[in-house]
Amino acid sequence: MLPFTSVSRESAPDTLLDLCFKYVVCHLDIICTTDPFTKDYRLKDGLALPSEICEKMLQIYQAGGHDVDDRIVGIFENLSMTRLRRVQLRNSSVTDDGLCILLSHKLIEIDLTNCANVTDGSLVHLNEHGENLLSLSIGAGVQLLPSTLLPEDHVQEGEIVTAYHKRGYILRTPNLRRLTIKNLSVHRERMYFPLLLQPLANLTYLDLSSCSDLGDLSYLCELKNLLSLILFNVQRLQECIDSLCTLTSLRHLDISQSSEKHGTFRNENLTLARLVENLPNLTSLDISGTNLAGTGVAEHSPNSKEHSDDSVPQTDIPGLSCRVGRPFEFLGLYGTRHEACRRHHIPAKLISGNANEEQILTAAAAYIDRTDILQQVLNDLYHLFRYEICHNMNNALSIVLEAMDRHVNEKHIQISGSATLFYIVKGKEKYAFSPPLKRLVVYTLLNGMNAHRDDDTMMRNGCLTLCQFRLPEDVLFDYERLVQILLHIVSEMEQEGFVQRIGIFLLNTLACQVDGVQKKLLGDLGAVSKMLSLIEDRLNRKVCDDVLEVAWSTMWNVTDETAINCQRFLDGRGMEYFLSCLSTFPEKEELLRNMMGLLGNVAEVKKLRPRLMTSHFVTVFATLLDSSSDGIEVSYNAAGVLSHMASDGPGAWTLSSPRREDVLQRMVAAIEHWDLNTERNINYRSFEPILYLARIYHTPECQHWAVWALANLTRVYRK
Ligand SMILES: *[C@@H]1O[C@H](CO)[C@@H](O)[C@H](O)[C@H]1NC(C)=O
Ligand SMILES: *[C@@H]1O[C@H](CO)[C@@H](O)[C@H](O)[C@H]1NC(C)=O
Ligand SMILES: *[C@@H]1O[C@H](CO)[C@@H](O)[C@H](O)[C@H]1NC(C)=O
Ligand SMILES: *[C@@H]1O[C@H](CO)[C@@H](O)[C@H](O)[C@H]1NC(C)=O
Ligand SMILES: *[C@@H]1O[C@H](CO)[C@@H](O)[C@H](O)[C@H]1NC(C)=O
Ligand SMILES: *[C@@H]1O[C@H](CO)[C@@H](O)[C@H](O)[C@H]1NC(C)=O
Ligand SMILES: *[C@@H]1O[C@H](CO)[C@@H](O)[C@H](O)[C@H]1NC(C)=O
Ligand SMILES: *[C@@H]1O[C@H](CO)[C@@H](O)[C@H](O)[C@H]1NC(C)=O
Ligand SMILES: CC(=O)N[C@H]1CO[C@H](CO)[C@@H](O)[C@@H]1O
Repeated sequence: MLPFTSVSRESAPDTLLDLCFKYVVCHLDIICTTDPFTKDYRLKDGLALPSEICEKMLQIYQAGGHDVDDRIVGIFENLSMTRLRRVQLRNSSVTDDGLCILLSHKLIEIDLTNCANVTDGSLVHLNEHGENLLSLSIGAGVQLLPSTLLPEDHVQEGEIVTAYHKRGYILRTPNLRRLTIKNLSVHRERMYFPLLLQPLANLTYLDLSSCSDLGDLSYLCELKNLLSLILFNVQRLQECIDSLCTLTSLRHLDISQSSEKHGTFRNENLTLARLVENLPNLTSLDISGTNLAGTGVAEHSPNSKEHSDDSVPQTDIPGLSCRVGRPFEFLGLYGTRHEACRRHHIPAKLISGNANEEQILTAAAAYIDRTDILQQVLNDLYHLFRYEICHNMNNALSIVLEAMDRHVNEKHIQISGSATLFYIVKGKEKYAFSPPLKRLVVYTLLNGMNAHRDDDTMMRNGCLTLCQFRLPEDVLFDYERLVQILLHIVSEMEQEGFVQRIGIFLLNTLACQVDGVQKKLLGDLGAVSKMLSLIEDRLNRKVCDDVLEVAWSTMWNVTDETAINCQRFLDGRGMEYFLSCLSTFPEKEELLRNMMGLLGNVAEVKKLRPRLMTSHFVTVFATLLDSSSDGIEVSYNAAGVLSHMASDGPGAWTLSSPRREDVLQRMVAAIEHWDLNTERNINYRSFEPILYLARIYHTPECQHWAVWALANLTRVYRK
């Protein structure tokens, strides 16, 4: 049995069935009612769901990032209307009550990873309903098993016979074939593991990774059917070698270690040779992180010198010489002392290590659940992409996505994973992404960025990778989350740091190209006020940098035909910042252009125009009519603002100074100066605001501006 996870990813579109599931899990009221008191979900009367649907629903619900809690489990309370056989809970907040409902289905398989609210109070339910259970997996940090068998007032295991010993078992799951228990520590109770394991005579697969106080393992010889034994990060294995040598039917043995200290064996060559010679049926062996592969120096026995026969096959791992003619299917050599994976004669078909691409990908798949090792493997993979070519892109991509997906909270996995994604996505000419795959990459990236919002490196990797996509099309499906992340970057990360600059650049790119609803959403999520804070900060420090310019540009874009955002600008003291920028940075053409573009949008909103009608503002706009900053750009926008203000008629011009007719005259003079062939760079979403002015018969000056704009546009962009 090889320790590989299948990580192949569908690139076909979602099936109709999957789409239905996704819809239902987001709209549970289709199939459920809610208990008015407990708020638990209940399946609606008259519905009955077979196990295929119940199981898939739970799976898709979790994959969508939802928490499977006791409320959701309520759906499965009525055993005659629902059926579950296999349940996998990852990072669920389900408690003993919820787990009791799940177990009452007499499951054949249950996998609990990261379920912090489960306690050993569930053991009684498990034992009550455990007769069908074939596979049980209890992840690290899941307290389903008691941490001691002793009654509370006994600190030491003596001759006392505990209740567990009297009844003769801890787990009553007589048919169990596969058992995984991670990181269980039982404080030196030497009877614990024998009592736990000996009654499970049908076990074929046993994983005790990181468990301590296992003793000498001699009790395992009772497990006559055992084929796979995983003792990753189990300490003091030296004392267990004799017992392991008696498990002659084993096909898969993993004694790998992540820390050098625990991976050091005495007489390493002989120890490995003994194991391998005693376990003739082994097809898969993992000795990663140990010294068992020796130093790699060929051993010469005194008499072999004379007949040094080149035709006799050899190995440079001394302990494996008996397997030279019968190579392993899999051999784990990742991080072995003296770099065993780089040796020339290794009797194995597949090897985990870091000597080449195949070894790295093999390692990543084999150690997908071992975060500390996986993190190193992902670094190896990153170096491969950075400095060499990767030949098996598909495989690499699905492994990186799987790793990031499983370990969202592991910062270093997210960082090296996203760095590798950058190179994969960057090479997209060589590698065609199907739309669902693209979506998966963006989704995975955003999960990582969301979980590590304050990490500079993660955010930089994420932003740089996102820049490789088509914006906004490729990210629209998760637009809101992306905007929230970007707003967090621009407002919370280091001022003028690289990440802030790339974040605001991305935000502006999005704002520039999305349509009305999404522009409004940008404002709803705080874009206008965040931009105004950035501007305030630059004004206080009297710094005009690209962040300042892009902040105005972003506001220009989000106010385009979006009245509510224009109002947010005015309410947030935007005009004050406009005047300050104008006087603090009078030379900055780009800045002025962006600010006037924005004011053009504000002036298009009829109900906001009275707020612009102050002597001070109008004088400034009129002065800008004569500006030659940035070609005619500033002058043109100033005229646009004034035209809109004039379009409300003389009655709306509440100022005595400057007078309406003077301003209009000055405006016409400016228009007459403009060159109709000036190349301008402007995006009109629609001609609506211009056509509106063209219909203002009471003030021909407004029509003048509008007609000039249309003439220029049609001249320059004929089509
Ligand atoms: C399960 O549902 C059926 C049909 O709605 C109902 O008759 C039965 O009482 C329910 N059982 C329980 C335990 O609620
Ligand atoms: C577990 O879920 C909680 C929210 O339900 C989330 O905050 C946390 O990041 C998740 N942990 C992991 C390891 O996915
Ligand atoms: C689960 O445990 C956490 C603390 O570990 C606690 O805050 C939370 O309330 C618990 N949830 C339930 C449903 O008991
Ligand atoms: C494993 O158990 C030890 C204590 O025995 C604990 O400190 C550690 O956090 C646990 N690891 C995980 C991944 O839960
Ligand atoms: C092991 O499984 C067999 C059926 O495959 C069953 O007959 C036997 O009772 C099981 N062993 C134990 C100890 O229950
Ligand atoms: C090794 O495997 C063979 C074939 O599967 C089997 O007949 C034999 O009993 C096994 N050897 C041991 C020691 O279990
Ligand atoms: C194991 O074999 C290596 C040769 O690969 C040799 O250098 C080393 O001394 C041997 N170790 C022991 C403990 O015999
Ligand atoms: C005039 O037309 C050119 C060409 O389309 C265009 O680039 C420029 O922006 C226009 N100028 C104005 C003021 O609209
Ligand atoms: C629609 C819109 O207003 N687009 C503007 C967004 O901002 C850029 C400046 O960065 C302008 O060039 C666009 O015209």
